[in-house]
Amino acid sequence: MSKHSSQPDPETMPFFEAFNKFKRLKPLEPSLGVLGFFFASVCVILCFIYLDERAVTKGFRFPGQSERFMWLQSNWPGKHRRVEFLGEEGGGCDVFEGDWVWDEAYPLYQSNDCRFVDEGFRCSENGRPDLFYTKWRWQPRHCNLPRFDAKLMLEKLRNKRLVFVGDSIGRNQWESLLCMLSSAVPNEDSIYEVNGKPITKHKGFLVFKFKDFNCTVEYYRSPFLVLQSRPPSGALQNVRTTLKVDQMDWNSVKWRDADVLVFNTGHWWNYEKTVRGGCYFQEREQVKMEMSVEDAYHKSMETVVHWIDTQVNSSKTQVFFGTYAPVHFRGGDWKTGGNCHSETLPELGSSLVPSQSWDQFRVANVVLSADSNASQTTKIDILNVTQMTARRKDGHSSLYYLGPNVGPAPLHRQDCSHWCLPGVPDTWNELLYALFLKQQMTGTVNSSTYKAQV
Ligand SMILES: *[C@@H]1O[C@H](CO)[C@@H](O)[C@H](O)[C@H]1NC(C)=O
Ligand SMILES: *[C@@H]1O[C@H](CO)[C@@H](O)[C@H](O)[C@H]1NC(C)=O
Ligand SMILES: *[C@@H]1O[C@H](CO)[C@@H](O)[C@H](O)[C@H]1NC(C)=O
Ligand SMILES: *[C@@H]1O[C@H](CO)[C@@H](O)[C@H](O)[C@H]1NC(C)=O
Ligand SMILES: CC(=O)N[C@H]1CO[C@H](CO)[C@@H](O)[C@@H]1O
Repeated sequence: MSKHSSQPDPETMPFFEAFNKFKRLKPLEPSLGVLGFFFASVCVILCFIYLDERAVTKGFRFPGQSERFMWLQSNWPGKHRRVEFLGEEGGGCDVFEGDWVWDEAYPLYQSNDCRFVDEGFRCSENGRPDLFYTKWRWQPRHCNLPRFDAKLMLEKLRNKRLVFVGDSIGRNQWESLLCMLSSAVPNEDSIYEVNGKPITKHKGFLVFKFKDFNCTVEYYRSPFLVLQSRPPSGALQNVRTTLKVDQMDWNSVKWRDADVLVFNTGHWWNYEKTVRGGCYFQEREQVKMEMSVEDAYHKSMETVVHWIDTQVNSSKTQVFFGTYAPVHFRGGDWKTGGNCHSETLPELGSSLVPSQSWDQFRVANVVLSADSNASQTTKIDILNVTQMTARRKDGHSSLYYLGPNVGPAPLHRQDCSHWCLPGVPDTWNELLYALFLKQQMTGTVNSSTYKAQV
């Protein structure tokens, strides 16, 4: 933390700026009384703002929402009483509804203390000048999340496998969790990739073992979740590969027996990354030249959900599905000069784009909610991060993804899809942690209830 102490403290910065400006004024002689009054007023106002900000940083709310005096209200008994999510009353709380609040206790780790971060996510080390983006904590509206406790999580993961499957945004989250967990393990050598592969490997999969806990935290790259492979014989010449929308990725046999399974997909379900590159969709033996990307995504999600319902043992495996993490290119997309590099604050107002407006969210959501309606047996925990993440336009790698020796990228080549670490994916993992612990607790309670009845 102290490495970055040269950063201005945003809590006090406006105060000092205002004060310096005031000092630079050259007051006129005769109006000493007026000046005294003016000075006193300014002091009172500044003190008030200062107190307000302090109240805010203690975790009530950020003062962007025309709720500058929220801290007064919060002194009223009974107002804003939040239950503990892990407590008995916490069960009904929607942890995905809430606000980003400034919290000096963040971030949970520093990237230069963590070996498991891709260069592309090491924004501060790559020259990103502000650190504000590391200081936001997610505060659900109706309950409090447990503070992340790496030791406890590792203890709960003892002899278990936690598996991430998905695209590079899933990888982003997986690396974040490796950092969060390893911060509680003093012996570096006790964490290693079981096949000796480096973190820079981007194909296939990586399995990191925490030796003292005999647990593994794994990542399988599978941006579509379903199988992408060679087209059937007789397919048209421009069909280079096909996505089998009715068949899971071959690696799925390796995921099936995990204890915790975290899926994500979405960023590759577009024309650019499929049909344009000669990747068409296939159902059974037929290449469907006319199938739209959206249809293919829908059918593939049904395949994934059906696989979870039929192949995954829900008494053993807790399944999570992370919803789409929005991108924030402004004035273009990734290849036409879209940018996000001047964003230093989250969007704190409530003028939010509804999550339904992201196709990638909508399609997955329809399939997942149809499943939860139809099936009483499997429970897929939705990591409903779309809306909260949409507000974090400040959290992307932007220009700072090329490594410390290269320097910032050119302005027209920005990364407004991936996330700096530490940063937004840490919050997804805090939510994963909370839901994981909740399940562990209710799981234990219910199985003992069950035993008592037998
Ligand atoms: C996801 O969260 C948003 C608000 O944060 C809510 O409006 C939406 O209904 C949620 N969706 C699901 C599937 O839970
Ligand atoms: C380590 O964990 C694996 C499951 O991931 C289990 O099969 C194995 O028995 C465990 N080893 C020990 C020594 O407990
Ligand atoms: C499912 O998992 C539970 C708990 O690990 C185990 O007792 C049970 O035998 C498993 N069921 C099947 C069909 O493998
Ligand atoms: C699931 O059930 C809810 C409430 O019963 C309903 O509003 C929703 O439309 C259903 N979703 C689907 C996809 O059937
Ligand atoms: C997942 C599950 O079935 N949870 C239940 C465990 O038991 C408590 C109380 O008996 C229920 O309220 C939960 O719904």
